[in-house]
Amino acid sequence: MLKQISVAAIAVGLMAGGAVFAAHHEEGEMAAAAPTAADADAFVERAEQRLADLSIYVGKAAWANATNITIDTDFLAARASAEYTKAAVELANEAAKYAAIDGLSYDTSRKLNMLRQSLTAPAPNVPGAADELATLLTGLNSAYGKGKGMYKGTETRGNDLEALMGTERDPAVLQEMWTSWHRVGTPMREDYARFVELSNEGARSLGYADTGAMWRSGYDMDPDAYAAMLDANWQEVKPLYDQLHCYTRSKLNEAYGDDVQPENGPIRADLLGNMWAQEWGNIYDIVAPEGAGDLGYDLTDLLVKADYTPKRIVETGETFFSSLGFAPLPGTFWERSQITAPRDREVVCHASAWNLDNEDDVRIKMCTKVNADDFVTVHHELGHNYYQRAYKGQPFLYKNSANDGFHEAIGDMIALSVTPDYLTQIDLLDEANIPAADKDIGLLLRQAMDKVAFLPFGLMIDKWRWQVFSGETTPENYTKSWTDLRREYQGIVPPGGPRPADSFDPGAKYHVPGNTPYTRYFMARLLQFQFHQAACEQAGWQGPLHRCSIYDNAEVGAQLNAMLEMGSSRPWPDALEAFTGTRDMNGEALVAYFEPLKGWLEEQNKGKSCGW
Ligand code: X8Z
Ligand code: ZN
Repeated sequence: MLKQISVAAIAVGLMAGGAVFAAHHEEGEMAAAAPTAADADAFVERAEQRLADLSIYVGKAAWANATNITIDTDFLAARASAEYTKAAVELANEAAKYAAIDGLSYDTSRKLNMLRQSLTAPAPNVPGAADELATLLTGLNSAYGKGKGMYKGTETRGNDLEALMGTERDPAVLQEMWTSWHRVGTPMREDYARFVELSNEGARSLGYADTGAMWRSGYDMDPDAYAAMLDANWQEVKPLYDQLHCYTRSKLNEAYGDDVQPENGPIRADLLGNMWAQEWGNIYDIVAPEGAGDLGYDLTDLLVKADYTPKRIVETGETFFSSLGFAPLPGTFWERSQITAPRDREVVCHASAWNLDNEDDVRIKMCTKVNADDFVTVHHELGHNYYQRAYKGQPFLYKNSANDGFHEAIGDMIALSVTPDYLTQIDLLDEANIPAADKDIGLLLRQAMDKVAFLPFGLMIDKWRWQVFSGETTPENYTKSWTDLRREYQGIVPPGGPRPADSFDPGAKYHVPGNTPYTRYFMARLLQFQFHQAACEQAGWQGPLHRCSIYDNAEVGAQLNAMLEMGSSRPWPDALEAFTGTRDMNGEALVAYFEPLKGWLEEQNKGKSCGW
């Protein structure tokens, strides 16, 4: 599992625990005289060893659980997670004691800091708390995994509903799917509220104001400056989003009529081709401009016509990375990954990438379907695996990405190289069907429907969670605040009017019951364009960015690997600079990529009253 997720949900071998405690006890006595920088080095080394051992144990329990949800695997996963949390909390407290010592080495000081804020769900240091917290989170995660909704009156798995949201066009059926799926959250609300209480107590005992403040402190910068940076980034790209929203709304109005989608105001959330309205590419057929809109191909159609299987999609992703010079995936990847949904048991279908031994035991867990969304998601997940493998030589605490946004950006950056030319190179698209330059607007619009549409969603999830953790939003207002933020940031509203009083809509989005911080995906949306732009520059590409593919470019691959190998050993601006030459994370590359589309959208929207 990704470290940043697994550490959240993790646990400890008693032997390792005992050893660290005994050693510390001895040191504690010396420390009464004066703990030295050498004591701190020794502590960090032991802590890394202990957490590394535990991470394998907790990872395996979590994998067994996520790929086979039963009362017993829930129990085992929760146990392991509680053990990890207890150890990590103990080490975080101890780390704080060493942090003030003079003369600490760069690495020891950096690692002490990491030890302080590595948990996504810290537990209070009192008997029973870590177990209660772990049981709550395991229960929430499994409840999501087992969730079902309705499609035309038939009970349907969440994963199947997700795909159907992309293809169904009957607004009554869309509303049925959306509404029934959101009921998955309802029974989670109380447990979620209790989880918030417990993890906040844990965060406070580690010196943070609340869990949200702790999350914001993991970015090599002042936590408030981090939040401000994200807001500033959003302001850079918001004008583009506003134009896309305006244009999409008017196309939906044309397609469905005033009763379903009025010309003004927010967009109905279930009409955008995705359960959470987070990516809109699936309704490209509805928004495609005349003439320039016919791209001559649709990736889902190409995959289906070429008889692609889920496994073949994964192989195709692997081949891309191989073309950049990365070693092929190990045999164990193919033996141990879950590539498609098992028929006979409950699993967490939400895609993830894992490393089960902190070395080469990398795997993906997906319920892959043969469509364009999962084609991108496979590359996304493989990006995690190749990153994990690239930094496997680092010490345990540096076996992570430069910041969590980097982890989410690598595979997506590769998928930006899935251009018409590339599809021709892998024999999916006939050369005769490569869209000419007059189709550029269509290509950009198709991409913007996924990439630009996501931006406000990527930001609002943790806006919501930060308010929940700070107490500004109380359990009675969980759904109201969620709906308000969705309206404010995305300009969307739930179908069917006000939400039921007992609803908990956030619970119907994986990362809330899964407790995965979400600003990483917002950052990744910007970073992947920064990486793509830099990669294309390294490749000497002259044309428009959306036609650039780095497929088969081993020099670019080597430069990418140099950044990935760094793991989290240096502050993230160093890693960003290593690959892109800049230390700033910002929206410039994304804006540059979509520049021609922005002017075109403004033209289309002339005379309309945009906004909501
Ligand atoms: O959760 C994911 C990945 C797993 S790390 C599939 N993503 C976010 C989401 O689905 O909400 C990728 C894009 C955003
Ligand atoms: Zn991911």
